[in-house]
Amino acid sequence: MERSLSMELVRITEAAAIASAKWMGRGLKNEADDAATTAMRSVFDTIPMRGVVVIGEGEMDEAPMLYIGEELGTGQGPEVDVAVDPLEGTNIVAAGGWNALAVLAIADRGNLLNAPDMYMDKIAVGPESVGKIDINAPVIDNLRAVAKAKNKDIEDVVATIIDRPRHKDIIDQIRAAGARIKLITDGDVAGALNTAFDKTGVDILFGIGGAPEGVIAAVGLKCLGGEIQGKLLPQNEEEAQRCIDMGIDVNKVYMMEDLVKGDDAIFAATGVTDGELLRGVQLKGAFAESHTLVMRAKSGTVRFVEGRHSLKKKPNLVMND
Ligand code: VTB
Repeated sequence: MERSLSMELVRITEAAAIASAKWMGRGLKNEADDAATTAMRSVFDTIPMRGVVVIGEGEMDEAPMLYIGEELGTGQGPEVDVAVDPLEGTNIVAAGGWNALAVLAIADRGNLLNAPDMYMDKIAVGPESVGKIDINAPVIDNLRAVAKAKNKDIEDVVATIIDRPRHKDIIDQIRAAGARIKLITDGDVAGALNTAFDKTGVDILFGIGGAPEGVIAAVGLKCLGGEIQGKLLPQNEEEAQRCIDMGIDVNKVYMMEDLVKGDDAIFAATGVTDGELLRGVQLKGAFAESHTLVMRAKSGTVRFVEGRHSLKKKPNLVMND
């Protein structure tokens, strides 16, 4: 895969982030999502690749664009799997909260798990704790392992988890272990990535979120040398059947290589609202500022790209040149 694709992906997540940031705090999550999706889709047409969406906005009959199976790119260049989350954190943008991202990952064709759109139980850590965690182990064992790996007391470890009633048990266990918690309203892709960056102060992610986002987070963590493990959690007979049809084993722990094979993969995320890792889009009148993380698994290169985008030259905020 061409490494020059990295910068192309930045242009895509920047466009999505800027378009959806206009909806911050306006209480309209669908509008924010549509704006991100439309902007992202329009830039894809200019990217030199032969991409197929494996993780997207839904099945063909339910999503007008970026649906699973949709072909993206100019029709020339490398054959890749594409995983998109044009707006990870629609509620976050609607409320003007923290850590909404426009996210995109690509990998060699066939290398991303085609995860069904259902819940996944997850555990994620940064590089120091790789190989030390086990999603099937008690919470306290994982916290102890991370504390040891990072040379901290368990009281110093910070776990992050989405604030939901379904997580009461895990939250109780983290508290009983004496560790600290950063509850997040939404956005466990950011939560997972944050475990790999010291400046975020987050050591480990626990809890149940979307399976597609688990695969996207896995690409990010592969670039960062971190780790995520996941287990599919079908909620009803229909979802259980979908797992069977898709060859998904609900008893299996999906490890890094199951989620994303090999290391020919690129990850890009642009902040929509401010977060620990990335600032959100700043609308300054004449221009917009964006903050993007772009990484390549093969080289392990991690870049932070600051963009300044003229809103006078491109008033519709769709950057396709
Ligand atoms: C959300 C969202 C996450 O999973 O929590 C969602 O914020 C599923 O949880 O980032 P709910 O059904 O309780 O909202 C994610 O989208 C992704 O994993």
